[in-house]
Amino acid sequence: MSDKDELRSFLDAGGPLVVVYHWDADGICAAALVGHETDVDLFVPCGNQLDDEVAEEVLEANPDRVLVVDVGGLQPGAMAYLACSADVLVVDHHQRDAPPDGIAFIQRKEPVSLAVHRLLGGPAWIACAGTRGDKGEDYCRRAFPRGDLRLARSIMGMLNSGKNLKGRDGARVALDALRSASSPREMAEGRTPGARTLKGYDRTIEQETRRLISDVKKNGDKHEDQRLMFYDIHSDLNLSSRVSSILRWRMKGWIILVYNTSLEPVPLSARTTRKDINLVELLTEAGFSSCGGHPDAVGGITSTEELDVVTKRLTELLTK
Ligand SMILES: [Mn+2]
Repeated sequence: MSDKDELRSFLDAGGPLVVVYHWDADGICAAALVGHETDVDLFVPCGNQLDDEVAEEVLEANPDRVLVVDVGGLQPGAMAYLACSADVLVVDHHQRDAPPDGIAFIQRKEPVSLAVHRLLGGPAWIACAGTRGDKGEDYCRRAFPRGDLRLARSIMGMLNSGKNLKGRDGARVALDALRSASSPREMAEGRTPGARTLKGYDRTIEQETRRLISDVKKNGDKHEDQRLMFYDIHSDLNLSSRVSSILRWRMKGWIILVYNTSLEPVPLSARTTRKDINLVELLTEAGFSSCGGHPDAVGGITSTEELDVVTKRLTELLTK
């Protein structure tokens, strides 16, 4: 069966449907496109790991079908828990060794919002914002030659501000806002109540990000020999992924690890522009147990104990 037929027949099968979506712009846009094309009973946001907490929220709705979009970390126990009581289909593009046992899987290469748009349809502007969030400007322009990239960029920023400021609850606000906007302009200009809320998040995050990007000059722990930098942002906000994404381009050729020991569990993000490095493999080898993502961008959660091990081991691995 083609990916298109597989997704379509899963959605046409009937019975309560829950969509679990990754809490970033790509995942939110993928979920919104599914909601545009079919009836969804409940949307459940998810961080980098689909864990028992997420699985429990899903199962409270007693679904017959669970569609998971753009979630990199699928914890085996939580997936098995879902699969006992519902049909589960995962649509994803994260690098992984093998799909979890007993779970239907559509593995794609492109951003998941773009994949869902191609397989199922829905408004192109939504897929464009998700694609912009996942793959950046150049890729997005190739995928959407007629798209308004300026609007896509600001919508992407607004959607990501949900999880950056408020975690899973922020991602719920972001999805609701996206689904209630009738045009990209209405969304980007903050003309609905939900979009206005996201604009407010944006401003708070902008201020804090600016402070951190300036603070890194003083408090970033640079290892020149290894071209490796550790930065503990010590912030009340969950900005590790955003800060590491900015630093990647400011410190080309470096490996950047950003984490936040003010939060528990500790979020960790790593980025690099180096093409000869696979961060998923490297950080897993260094002992980062929840590592998920792409060769040049990974994230997950850790503890202060594990962090000590990972930073030390990583420094050794990169010392020739
Ligand atoms: Mn994602």
